[in-house]
Amino acid sequence: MQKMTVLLVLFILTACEEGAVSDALCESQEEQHLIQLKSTETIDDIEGQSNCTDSSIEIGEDDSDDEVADIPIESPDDEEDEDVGEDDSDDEVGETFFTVNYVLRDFSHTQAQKMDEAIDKLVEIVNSDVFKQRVLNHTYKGVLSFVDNEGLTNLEIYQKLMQGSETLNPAIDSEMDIDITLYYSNNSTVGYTYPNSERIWVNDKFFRSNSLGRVAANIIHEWTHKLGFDHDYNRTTRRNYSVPYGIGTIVQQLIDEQI
Ligand SMILES: [Ca+2]
Ligand SMILES: [Zn+2]
Repeated sequence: MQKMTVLLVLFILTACEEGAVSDALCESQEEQHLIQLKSTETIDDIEGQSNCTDSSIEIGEDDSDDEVADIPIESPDDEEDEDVGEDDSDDEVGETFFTVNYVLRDFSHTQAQKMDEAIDKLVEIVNSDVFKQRVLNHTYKGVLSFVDNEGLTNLEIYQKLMQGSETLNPAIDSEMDIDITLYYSNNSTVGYTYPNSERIWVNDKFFRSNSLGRVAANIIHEWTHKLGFDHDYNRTTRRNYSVPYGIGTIVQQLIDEQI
């Protein structure tokens, strides 16, 4: 209020100076009324522009302060909103529930129970947002990518996994279709498959002692071969960043870290 009062006084003084000395007080009173009306209009205009509620001239100054103060408060919210937006659009891609349709051959009841449990965990993990984020954020030499990625981006690889379209069974069914045979061989092979077969062979030498995460990783590793992904067959460093090994590692870590 003080600023406007000072202005009003200045206006009044000016008006008085313009009039005759004797009429100065009378004129100044009339002028004062006019000036007050004008100043009220001015205040209303300020209030209208700034969408403020209450009284007086302080509003203008406080308002600008508020606006400045609001910016840092609002901008993190905006960023969060944007993030939510992005998450929503990403979720649309992964909304389909991924399932596993499988057959077990040469498994005992106990062995089948272990494989069932590993596949349950696998389904849970592949459908999780954290799995999606780990696939999208996979890097090789600092670049968001997989080795031997068939020209696909991380997002495209994730989408290909979620679509469940095997080379030999190409329907987009969001389903891992596999036929698993358990065998025993005293060598270093954990599991294997052939490009022209839907079957996956799992070596009980490792299966019996492997964690659920490692069992699930082995299954999804072999299955990514069914989607057309491959890797070096020598123990190269880059092999670990291929789709079969990279996805297998993500699955194994997420399952075993959950337990
Ligand atoms: Ca399928
Ligand atoms: Zn392989």
